[in-house]
Amino acid sequence: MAAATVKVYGPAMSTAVSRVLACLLEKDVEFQLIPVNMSKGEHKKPQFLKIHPFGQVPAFQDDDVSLFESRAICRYICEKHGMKGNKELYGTNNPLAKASIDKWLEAEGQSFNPPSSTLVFQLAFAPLMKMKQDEGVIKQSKEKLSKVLNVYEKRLAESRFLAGDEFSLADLSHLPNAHCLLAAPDAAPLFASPNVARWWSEISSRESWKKVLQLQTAA
Ligand SMILES: N[C@@H](CCC(=O)N[C@@H](CS)C(=O)NCC(=O)O)C(=O)O
Repeated sequence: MAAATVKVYGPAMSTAVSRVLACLLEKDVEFQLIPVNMSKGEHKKPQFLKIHPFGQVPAFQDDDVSLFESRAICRYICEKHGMKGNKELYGTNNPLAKASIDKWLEAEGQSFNPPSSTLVFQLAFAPLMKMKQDEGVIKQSKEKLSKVLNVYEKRLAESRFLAGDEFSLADLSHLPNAHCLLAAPDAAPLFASPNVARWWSEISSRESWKKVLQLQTAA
């Protein structure tokens, strides 16, 4: 019997949802994107809380397995479908190569994501939601993100991608927040240093990411 198509719950516009979509597309895994109307609070309804107890998107289902947390979902997809699509995405059997990907994936989650997701909210989503922007928070987050990107600039001066010579899950995980910030005139200059700019140009040209952007505009 053919394996059931995996289900991703949430809007393609969500940064965390689009991380999972990019991973599925990179790994050539079929999926069904199931809309969740967040403005109507569908993600806080009891039925949804059964698959995501924190009431956030994305939620993910693979047969009778339910998962949440976009980076954990991406790791699961890569481990389960090691031989599909981009086989290098989460390394091979070399422990050091995998540790290098994990190191930069953690850097994304722990260092890049906190200031960048705050800026995404303040610069991209607050205006859409007619909410007042907090200039103090914006300034502080820009300073924090600038320090993180200085470290990236040094790393990317010596390495084509964050974890080494190959595009990996570590690079992919940066796509959603970086995309939103590069579209914001106020934040784009943070990504202008030579090697960060080269890296962004290369990772944002992946076919997988272009398809995610198409899914966002089609929604
Ligand atoms: N760390 C989580 C973050 C999930 C998250 O914050 N999702 C946002 C949309 S991008 C959300 O559901 N926000 C609504 C809420 O928190 O109530 C992940 O990576 O999956």
